[in-house]
Amino acid sequence: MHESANHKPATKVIHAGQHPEPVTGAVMPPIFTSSTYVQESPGKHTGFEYSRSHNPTRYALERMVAKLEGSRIEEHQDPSCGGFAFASGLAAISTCLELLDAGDELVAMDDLYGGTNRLFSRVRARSQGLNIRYADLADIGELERALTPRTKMVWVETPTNPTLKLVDLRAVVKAVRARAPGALVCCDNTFASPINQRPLEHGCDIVMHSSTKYINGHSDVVGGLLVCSDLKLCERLRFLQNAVGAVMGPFDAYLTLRGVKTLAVRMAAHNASAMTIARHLEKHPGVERVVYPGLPSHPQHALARSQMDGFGGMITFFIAGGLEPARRFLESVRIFALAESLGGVESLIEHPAIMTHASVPPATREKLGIGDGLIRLSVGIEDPDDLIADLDRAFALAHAGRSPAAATR
Ligand code: P1T
Repeated sequence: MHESANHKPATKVIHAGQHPEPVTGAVMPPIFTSSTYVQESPGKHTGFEYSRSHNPTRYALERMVAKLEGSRIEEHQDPSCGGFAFASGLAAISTCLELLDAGDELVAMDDLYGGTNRLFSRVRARSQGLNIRYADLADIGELERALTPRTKMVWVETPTNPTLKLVDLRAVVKAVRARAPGALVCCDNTFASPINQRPLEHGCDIVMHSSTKYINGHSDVVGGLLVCSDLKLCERLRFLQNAVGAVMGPFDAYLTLRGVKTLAVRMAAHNASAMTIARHLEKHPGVERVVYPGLPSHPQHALARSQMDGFGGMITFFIAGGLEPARRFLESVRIFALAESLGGVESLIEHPAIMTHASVPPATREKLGIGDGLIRLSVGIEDPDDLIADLDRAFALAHAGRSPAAATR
């Protein structure tokens, strides 16, 4: 084992929770595709029985992310150190909700990824009878008013998707412990990545990732993760991962482990480029407002500085003029790909109201400020000068009212 809890993140992403494969000494874990493992005598086995329950390739990824998030569970206590990998981010959230009983109270951030909102409101409110209250958790007073002694889970996203609101995790944990002792605080850390923010360090109980995004980083795997640092909770999640069965497959676990090795260098590039681009957009006459946690103009910039080690690759901005310029802008970019998702090495651009957050009811979108002029950028690791030139060209076309077809003539 090369690992130490004291290593810096750039060392952890290479070594944490990893060891050579015991038979051959292979440095990278093989892709164990076998669905089952032979037993010497009924019930006498190597610790591996069936691949939904135990898979060495998946364990290697789970241990890595558990260690990156700062789980204190050691491998001799749990084979994946409190990390659990799933077939998608939503499968991870879905399994996490199985910690609750029918009819339990859940308090959730009002601004969430559209698919999370849909799973809560349109699936689990019906099938599990969850009593869900949405509140702006950036306002601790609102959280306190929403909590009751019967609240069993609090679901936080920070920064939020897509309006990049921040939630003070320490303040949330303190309020929950005081008003709803026993409630689990879960944080979707997808936008920050464990390089920029580690919610367990702030007292949260469970961290969730759509590993489709920064953790894998190459837009070629869909996956999800949960991490906890408490052994009792770990046992419950281990039971549920196996009992529900929405596990990540070994090929995806291998690819994601390969991707995560460069997480520290990728995040350094995402953080730096997004900062440069956010500053540029803030000065651009075609932009009404830029939202980026690293800008002093972000209303929670001080919290970003204290809670995060970097501000991430996601930028949200409002284009002057609303829907029509927004549409032309999105049609005009060349390097930024018009696509859902985020967190890959390539830059993506999208329109939340029409794309990722279309499943959020229009009245809620309006309340949250997810308007027609709102554009979301996932800044990749290309040269920021080229990205800025691409955006400037698209602004010129969008505001001249010209279609991209006309512009190429
Ligand atoms: O897509 P999936 O791996 O199932 O993860 C869902 C999810 C959960 N949490 C956050 C914060 C997310 O952003 C996502 C997925 N988001 C997108 C696809 C998107 O473009 O915003």
